[in-house]
Parts: sequence; structure tokens; C-alpha cells
Amino acid sequence: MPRTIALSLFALLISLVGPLSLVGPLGALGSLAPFAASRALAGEKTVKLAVSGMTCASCPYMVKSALKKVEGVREIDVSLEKKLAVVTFDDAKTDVAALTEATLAAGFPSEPIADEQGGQGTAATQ
Ligand SMILES: [Cu+2]
Repeated sequence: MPRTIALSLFALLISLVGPLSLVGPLGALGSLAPFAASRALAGEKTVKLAVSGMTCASCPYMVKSALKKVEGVREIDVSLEKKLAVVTFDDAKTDVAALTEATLAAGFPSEPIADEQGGQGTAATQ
């Protein structure tokens, strides 16, 4: 008799847990999918830096080499005329603050400027 009670309790438990254990992983997948997508987008970022102190044709090269030393930086485009550095970097390895620190250390203070996407640039210029 105790054994059948234990069995029916077990069956009851399975009937309760069963559907849940199915829903669980599916729910987790559903909430993971957008997370994975945003991670993929967050991997690479492009920031525009307003660079001050660039006075001659060799200055952009100095800014560029300073930025190149920052781990995670993938692409740099520095314009003397626009006083602008466009930097593409791995968001997981570095951030905008590390980029502006690098240019500052080289003698060229910079700050992120807002682009079409707003975001980081908008927040940092405040
Ligand atoms: Cu110069």
C-alpha cells in the first residue's frame, strides 16, 4: 500500500514537472534568441571622435598610431580637415573611454560625438 502511494505521488510529480520541463528549455531559448542577436551587434562598434590639437599633416598619423595600440581596435580613419577620428572597435575588448584616453595620452584630447544612431556619443557629450 505505501508503495502504490509513493508510485502515484511520483506519477503526479512527473505529470506536474513533465510539461514544465518541456516549457522550460523552450522559454529559455525564446529569451536567449534576442540576447544572442544583441550580443552579435554589440561585438563591433563604430564611434566618431572629435579630435582637437591636430595642426599639421602628421598629426592624424600620431592619432592613428595611438588608437592602433588599443587592444580591440579594428579600423581607424582620421581626418585632419574634419578633426575627426572614426574608430571601429571590438566592444568586448575596449570602450570609447579607452580610445579617448589613448588619443589624450598622445597629446590629442578627443571626445565622442553623436552620430545618426545617437547612443553612446549623445550620452558622452553631455
Ligand atoms: Cu602635427
